[in-house]
Parts: sequence; C-alpha cells; structure tokens
Amino acid sequence: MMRTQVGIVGAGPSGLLLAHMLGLQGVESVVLENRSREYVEQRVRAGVLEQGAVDVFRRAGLAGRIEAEGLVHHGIELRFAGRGHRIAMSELTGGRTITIYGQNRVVADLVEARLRAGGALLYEVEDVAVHDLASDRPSISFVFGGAEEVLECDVVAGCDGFHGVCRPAVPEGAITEYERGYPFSWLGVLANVAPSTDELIYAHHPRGFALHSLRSPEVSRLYIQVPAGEDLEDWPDERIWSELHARLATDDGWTLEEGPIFERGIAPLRSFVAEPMRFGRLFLAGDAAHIVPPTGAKGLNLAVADVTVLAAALADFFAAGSEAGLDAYSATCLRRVWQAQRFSWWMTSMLHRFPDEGPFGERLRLAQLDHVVSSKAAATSLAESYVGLPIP
Ligand code: RFL
Ligand code: PHB
Repeated sequence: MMRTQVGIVGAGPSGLLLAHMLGLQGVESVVLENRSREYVEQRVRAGVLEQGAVDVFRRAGLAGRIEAEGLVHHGIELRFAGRGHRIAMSELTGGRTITIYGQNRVVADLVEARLRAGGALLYEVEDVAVHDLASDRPSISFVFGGAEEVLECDVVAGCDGFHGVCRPAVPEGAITEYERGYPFSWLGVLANVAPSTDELIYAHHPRGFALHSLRSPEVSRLYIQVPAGEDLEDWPDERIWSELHARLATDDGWTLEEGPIFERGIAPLRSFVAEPMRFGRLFLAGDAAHIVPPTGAKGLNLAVADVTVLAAALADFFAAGSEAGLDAYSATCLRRVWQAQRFSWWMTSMLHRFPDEGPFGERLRLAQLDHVVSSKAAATSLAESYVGLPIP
C-alpha cells in the first residue's frame, strides 16, 4: 500500500503541470501514466500557447526554454477567396501575444522538472482504476512491473484525457455530458521545410479548410480538413501537398514550399464538456473534462487554466483545511471552458466546408469572413478570444 496526498492519473500537460505546481506549494503527489515516457514525449499535438499560459509557466519556474526557443507571434492571417487578411492580434488587444512552442516540448520540460524535483512519476502502469471517490479516502489501484499496487490518496486528479478511466468511473447521473460532433477530421503533418509564412494562416476554400502553422524556422506544421473516418493510407504525400497548394493558393503568386513529411496523423473534431468537473474527491482537469475542436488553439491552454485553479485550491485545502477553493473549482473553470467552446465552435463553423449545407450556408460563411476582416469590432472580438482570457 502506497500513500500520497494527490493521486494524479495521466502524465500529459495537465497531470505533469499539476504535480509541479503542487510540489512548489509543498503538496505531495504521485503521477501514474499508462504509456511510456518516449511515447508521451513524441506525441505531436498542440503548438499555440496563450500569453497567459506562458505567464503560468514563468511563475512556476518552467519558462526557460519557452523563452529561448518559443516563437512569439503578434498576428494571424485569415485567407479566403484568393486573398490573405491579417488580424493584428497584438494591436487589437493592448499588446498581447501568442507563443509557438510544441506540446511535446512542454511535456518534455515538465518531465525534466518533475524528475529534478525527485517527484514520483510512474510510466507504463496498467489496469488503472479509481475507487471510493465519494469518501475522503479515495484510492487508485494499478499494476506496475507485474505487481498489483494500491495508492491511497486524499484527492484524485483525473488528468487522463478524453479516453481516460476517471470520468467513466463517476456514477451515472452525477455528471452531465454535453457533446457535438463534426462531419470532418484534421489530417496534420510535420514537414522538414522552412515555413512559407511568418504568421499562422487559417484558410477557407471551397475544397475545405487548411492551416499553415509551424514549429521552428526549419519545421512546418500543416493541416487539412478531410471527411470524418478518412484513412491515412489514402493520403500519399503528393495528395496532401496538392490539397494544401489548392486551398492555400492566393491570386498574388504566393507559393507554398514543399519538404519531406516526417510525421502524419488524423484526428476527429469534437466539442465536449463534462459538468461539473468534480465528483466527491475526484477532480477532472484538461481533456478529461472537455474537448474543443483545434481551430481555436484552446485545448492545451484550457488545461493550463484548469490546473492553475486546481493547484491553488488544493494548496489551500492541505495548508488550511479550507474547501472553499475546491467547491468553487468546477464553476470557475467552466465559465472559461464554455467561452473557449463558443470561440472554437465559431472558428470551426466559419472556416470549414460543411458537406450538407448547400450554397446559402457557404455564402453566409464568406459574408462572415468578410465581416471579420473588415470590421475592427469583429476583428477585435476574434483577437481577444484567440490571445485568451486571463488565467486566474
Ligand atoms: P492528454 O494530453 O490527453 O494527456 C492525458 C494523459 O493521460 C494518459 N492516460 C492514462 N494514464 C493512466 N491510466 C489511464 N487509464 C490513462 N488513460 C489515459 C494518456 O496516455 C496521456 O498521457 O490530456 P491533457 O494533459 O489534459 O492535455 C490536453 C491537451 O493534450 C489537448 O487539449 C491539446 O493537445 C489540444 N490541441 C491543441 N490545444 C491547444 O491549446 N493549441 C493547439 O494548437 C492545439 N492543437 C490539439 C491541437 C490537439 C490535437 N489532437 C491530436 C487531439 C492539434 C491536434 C491535432
Ligand atoms: C499547431 O501548430 O499545431 C496548431 C496551430 C493552431 C491551431 C491548431 C494547431 O489552431
């Protein structure tokens, strides 16, 4: 039998950041992850950090590499009908910025910090299950190195992502789930080629959405909308580049440079919220509690915000026995979560092709895009949401 204050399921950004922040406040935790360290550190996902998220990392003493290697951006481009239009994000938001820094780098930095602090972090644990969540002695059972173990805790943090075991362990009816699916996925690639743009390009085209992002001055990150259920096998490199060229094309001779593709994947788009983000002594954070379609670049940033609120509430609970922060956790986070849902849904609707909607819907979409790039009020609204709400 092992014992700790906070048992954390999942070593993604949510679980690792929570463990680090708790450690800074003298709260002990154990992190359990079912995958290997290599797998988690190589998983390619998000790339955009809001300024507020970078501030959180800085306050936690974790921003060294982000500041050295992250790319600070002041605007994004919306491209449609053959033309690009810059949204001057920083000018419209009193100087706020976003930073391009891969999620796998965030995870690597967090793992390094955890190991340096000597905190418990177990990879490749199997059969993780959470128990007695309604009591003040919840526990986590698992198998590690072939041996069955039980971790007794005061609190369990469910940081195990959308497909984890914590949320499904809550009794039926105690949590309400809100969900919306989309009839398309994103096919994303990493290519060894200098980005053909200084700022992210979100493109709408009759053939569908495309996004030109980046990871470094040498690596481009590119996405295209594909029908839901599409098979990666049906997308050889030439087909991917040909769609990217078609969807990103402009009337003024801009060119997209090609390079060797070294990573590829397809992810379905989904909107999902579990409410409340708590059951008894179980607290859900990050993707375990909510999913947004990636068009707003909000998923990782929401995880950072949840964990910031949860770490402060737990520190208060263990230092002073106060449950006020824990009681407010779900409502505090959900306000921000629903704003991110609203923005991510809006960006997704504005930029994708919806297969069954007909020509009227497409004309409305172009009118919406035209409005956003020609009305300062509308552009400001987009910019405010894109750079992110303040993190408490
Ligand atoms: P994660 O990263 O899914 O981590 C959960 C961890 O829990 C482990 N796990 C378990 N461990 C033990 N026992 C079990 N039974 C377990 N079940 C699962 C998993 O192995 C994993 O290690 O969730 P977390 O930490 O909440 O982090 C959330 C973010 O990963 C996610 O929101 C973002 O990646 C979303 N996202 C983006 N967010 C942004 O803010 N900006 C972006 O630009 C952005 N782009 C993206 C994205 C997500 C994408 N995909 C593939 C979903 C682009 C894409 C393509
Ligand atoms: C990325 O660089 O992976 C990225 C950027 C912006 C998004 C989604 C993903 O909206």
